[in-house]
Amino acid sequence: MSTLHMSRRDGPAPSRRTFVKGLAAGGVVVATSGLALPSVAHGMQPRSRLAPQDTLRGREFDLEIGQSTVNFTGADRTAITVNRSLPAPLLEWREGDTVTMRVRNTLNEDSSIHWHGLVLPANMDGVPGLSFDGIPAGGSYTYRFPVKQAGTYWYHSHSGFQEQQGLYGPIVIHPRDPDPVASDREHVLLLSDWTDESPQRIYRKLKKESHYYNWRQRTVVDLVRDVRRKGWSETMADRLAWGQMRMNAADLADVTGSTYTYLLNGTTPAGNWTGLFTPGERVRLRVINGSAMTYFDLRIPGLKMTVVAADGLPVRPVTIDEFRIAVAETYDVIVEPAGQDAFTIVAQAMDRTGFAAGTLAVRPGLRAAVPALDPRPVLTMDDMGHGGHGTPNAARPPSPPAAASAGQAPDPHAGHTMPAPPAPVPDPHAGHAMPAAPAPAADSHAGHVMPASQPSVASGDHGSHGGAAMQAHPKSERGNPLVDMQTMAPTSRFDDPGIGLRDNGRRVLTYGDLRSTFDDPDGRAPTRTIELHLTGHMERFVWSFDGQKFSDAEPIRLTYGERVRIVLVNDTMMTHPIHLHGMWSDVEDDQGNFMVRKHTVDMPPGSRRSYRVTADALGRWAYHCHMLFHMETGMMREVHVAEGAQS
Ligand SMILES: [Cu+2]
Repeated sequence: MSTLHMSRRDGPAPSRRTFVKGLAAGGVVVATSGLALPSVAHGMQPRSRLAPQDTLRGREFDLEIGQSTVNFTGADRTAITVNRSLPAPLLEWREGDTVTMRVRNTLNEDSSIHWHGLVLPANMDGVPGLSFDGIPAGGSYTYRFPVKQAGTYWYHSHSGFQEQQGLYGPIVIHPRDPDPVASDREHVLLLSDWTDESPQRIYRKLKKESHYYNWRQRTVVDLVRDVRRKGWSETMADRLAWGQMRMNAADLADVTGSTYTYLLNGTTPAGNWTGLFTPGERVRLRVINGSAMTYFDLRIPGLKMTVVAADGLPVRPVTIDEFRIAVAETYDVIVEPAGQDAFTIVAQAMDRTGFAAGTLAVRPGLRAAVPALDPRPVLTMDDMGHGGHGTPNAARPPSPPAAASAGQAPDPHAGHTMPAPPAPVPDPHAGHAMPAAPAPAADSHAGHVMPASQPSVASGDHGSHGGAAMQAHPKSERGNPLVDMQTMAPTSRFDDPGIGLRDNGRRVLTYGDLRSTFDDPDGRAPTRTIELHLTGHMERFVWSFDGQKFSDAEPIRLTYGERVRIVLVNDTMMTHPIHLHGMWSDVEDDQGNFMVRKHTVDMPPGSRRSYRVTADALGRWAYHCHMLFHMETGMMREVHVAEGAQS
């Protein structure tokens, strides 16, 4: 029987600034381990004032939501915790059991717990306003449901910003049958982003100035502003030095390491969370991204990782050096550490403004070198939609002489900037004839009409499922003050490791590598397609589907038992992890075949991805971007599953 080991948060956390300074000074980590740093020097209380990380096993659980004092930076702060633990206790369940969680809320505000990725009755899902009324201040709620799956999951608050304040924890469900993944030992690695600021304050700052947390002068926001004012081609002509702008991925994170301290199992890099191994063992790492806003790129220098599960469910093993984990995703990997006493687990924030780190070691107290942060990746034209975005509020960009045919089209995966002056205008229409009149958008899966989508910028010629074709856009995006960008020719990007990970000399996992070990669990072809566009306005910091905020949108209505195809198109320059509650998302490959079953589907900029959903769960379900501040501004819908035909 393998053993689980979670973080034990003993020892103080030196300040992040101290740590970063130490890194900058010598490219190596601070000289002493976190455990050895005197807490008095930082004026900190020892970590023991917060209870050590618990593991709770069995069928019945008593969870108490409350406040605890934490200290990750040198300053005491109040976190929202479960059983006085951050992260919340690891819950170990067994597939086939019925579990009961008696949750008491001792806060003076409403709270909730959502069991992320779990298939369960709607009134157990924990989303206030949809599943139930929330758990009132001083009140309780009893969750009880049968566990119908196995694997690595997590739970978190679905109330306000409580998730950002610490209310998240891991779930491990052991299979009823022998585990298909053999291992000698396992560790949970829960990544998260902590801020000493109140999330409400961050939110206000984002609304006021959306690039507050970016340090660049010329941000994407500036670009969008110019494009809206002057049109795409004039903006590009003005910005002769597109290649010199060096827009980088820091511009692609709303909230960065300037406020965040990145945690591994509730521990700062200097605190050095350590997972033990014995050389020769197969060690299973259950990696969970419990961040509010941060994507991580995780690797363990010196070790290959074999990915064996995604979002809890088994995938065909694929051996890699590094993987990107979107907010709310989980990945299980197998490593076989040997030949060294210690290996560093490093998870860089996607924007390279910081990282979480810990150690795999043969005994406590060891460290290996911590690699320097990768350079900040440069944003390419391709990252903005495979050769350009349109602006729904500006005149349609003119089609200059075919830039693409002049060999200036960006390589879709090479990560190159556009050539320096004069910057050619990416032709969004290259190679595609504009129909004289808008034609109905053809479903990329032949034989279906997309009822929701009306072309507004371009239409027709929807080619192969994953190929670059002109993208139609819903009418509701047109002239919409909440929409500042549209992608012109999105693709699945299944083979793209993503911004900052291309050509880095390491074998990086892509979505295209993910294949469930099982066949399409439903097997029926979808009977209809629902296309939804991920939209936003960066300056206003509003995010939505189809330009409609949650508060203004009608529910998506599904008939119980039906099989539908959801097509997502990312019309923004941000990446969005889209999570459907209560039902699985069966991601399709570029040929429309079942690829991998997930609960959270990452949508990088310029991407178009589709998945099938079996509406096998009655009730009202949340469907949203898992970037907490994106969800909060409106990138969310209700999915309502009911019997019989719905209007
Ligand atoms: Cu989002």
